[in-house]
Amino acid sequence: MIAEGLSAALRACRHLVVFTGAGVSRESGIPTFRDAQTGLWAHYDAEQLATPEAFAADPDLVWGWYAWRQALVLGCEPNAGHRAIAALQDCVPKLSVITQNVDGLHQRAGSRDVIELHGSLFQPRCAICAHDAPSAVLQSGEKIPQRLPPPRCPECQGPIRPGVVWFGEMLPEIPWQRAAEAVQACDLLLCVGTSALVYPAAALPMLAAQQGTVVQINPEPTALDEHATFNLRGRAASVLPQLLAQFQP
Ligand code: BV8
Ligand code: ZN
Repeated sequence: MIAEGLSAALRACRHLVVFTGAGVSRESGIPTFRDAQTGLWAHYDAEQLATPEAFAADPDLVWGWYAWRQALVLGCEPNAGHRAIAALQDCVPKLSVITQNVDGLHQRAGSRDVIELHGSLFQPRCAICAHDAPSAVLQSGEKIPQRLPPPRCPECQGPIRPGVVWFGEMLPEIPWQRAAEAVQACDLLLCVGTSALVYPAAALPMLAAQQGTVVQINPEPTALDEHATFNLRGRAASVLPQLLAQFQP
């Protein structure tokens, strides 16, 4: 049941920002960072693997992890939460989708102009000359060897790296600028499925809370709870369609 105050705020919204984390893809079958690593990676910590140091020390292991994640994502579908976010495009005068996720599921659900703060699994590039490389996607379901040598750059023979932002790396400038501008300008920020622990991305919903309404969707408490105007304790795929329904006549 959606509180009347929230329903009214949604319908009055002029510029809505939807800010998402790994939780929005959970019901598509993609483990979050907080989930214990599954399968081949049970004994690795994502925060250890998602670093330039790990790639320098063992490129085959890190590339194998990203190839496994690419195959996993391609075997998944956007869920009702992603689809509700895409449908919101036709409900408010302006909608900005800002995601920490690298899985591309918002785009596959129909969201346009998604701001990807942490890059994408599907935009690998040369680690030396940044030459774009084709996505080394393996057929989903193919058994991924735990170590997989990264492809070599056709321009300089350097190793191809995943097109994501690793821990310790700067966020891409344009997406960051666009996200900060959208958050400054919005009158309502909908924060879905993030533990709000990874900076600087986690600063965005805090910024929105200083000047407007923040609505959080998460089955668990997070660092954002005390800053949010509304805390909706639930899963993205069930709560987001209920919010979308507030716009139906
Ligand atoms: C930088 C791409 C600096 C890679 C990612 C100490 C203090 C403060 C900060 C730091 C510190 N030490 C280091 C830092 C900086 C660091 C950071 O913040 N670390 C954290 C861990 C403390 N940040 C960085 O390194 C950033 N860069 O700071 O550069 C710098 C400065 C100068 C010069 C050079 C550099 C870069 C950060 C980006 C890292 N890359 N991803 C990849 O994917 O492989 S981050 C990655 O983890 C994700 O993208 C995401 O951002 C984050 C995970 O967070 P969530 O998305 O929230 O996922 P999580 O699993 O945490 O939570 C899921 C939530 O969903 C939960 O709350 C759960 O309850 C909920 N949920 C579950 N099911 C559902 C659900 N919700 C709804 N529905 C459901 N069904
Ligand atoms: Zn190169």
